[in-house]
Amino acid sequence: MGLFITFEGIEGSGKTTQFELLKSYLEKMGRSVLAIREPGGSVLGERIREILLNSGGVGICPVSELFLYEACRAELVKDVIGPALKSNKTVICDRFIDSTIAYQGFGRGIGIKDIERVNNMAAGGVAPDVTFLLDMDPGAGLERAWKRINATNTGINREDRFEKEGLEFHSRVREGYLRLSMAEPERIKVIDGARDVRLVHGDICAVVDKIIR
Ligand code: T5A
Repeated sequence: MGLFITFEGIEGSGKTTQFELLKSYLEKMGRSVLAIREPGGSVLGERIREILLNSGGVGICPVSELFLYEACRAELVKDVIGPALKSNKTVICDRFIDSTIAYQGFGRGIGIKDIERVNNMAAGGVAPDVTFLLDMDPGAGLERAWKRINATNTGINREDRFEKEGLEFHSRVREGYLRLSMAEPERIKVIDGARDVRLVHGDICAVVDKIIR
């Protein structure tokens, strides 16, 4: 089986930046890498992503939101992640099951046990070997996220449904992530995401090097 690495954290914590840097780092080492994101990463998943991140003003209740994320995940694991791991690839995923516990559980208030059950159903037993949790103050993360959105996402397709949630929501999400990391310290490595991009990347590479060796 290959190696499965996930990135987690609040909005703007630098996941996508670090995910891309790690992808290049691993490719330079000669590893075969599959880099994907949630929600998305499959044909159906990318279509559901559009609804989830910009519903065009249509309300989505927390339970519907949960099942839309799980539908994306079920497709992604079955068609993309599972086969890649079986063929010994290194899979890097920008968000996975922990996002659902943090956002739909701690953020929206759905029971954690219920989420764990549907997470397991969608992921079909596939679990990350290591998860990097980029941690930082939610206010500072949102500031970064809005800057990126305003610079790159224009027009009606702005992916900003979660950024529009208040600071209290994002503080609960962060708290959820930190609790998850305390429950699974071996898998979830907490990295201070407020620092310089290169320092954060260095910490991530150090962990990955140890695992690969
Ligand atoms: N979601 C997802 C759920 O609710 N449940 C689920 O089960 C799943 C899977 C996904 C949304 O869906 C939710 C969570 C999310 O709200 P998304 O667009 O993928 O949406 O959102 P994010 O992953 O949060 O994307 P962001 O871009 O907001 O955050 P990132 O990826 O953490 O940050 P990044 O790397 O894009 O950086 C943001 C900006 O900061 C700069 C970057 O250049 C960029 O401009 N930056 C730094 N600046 C200074 N110092 C650093 N160290 C920096 N690192 C990055």
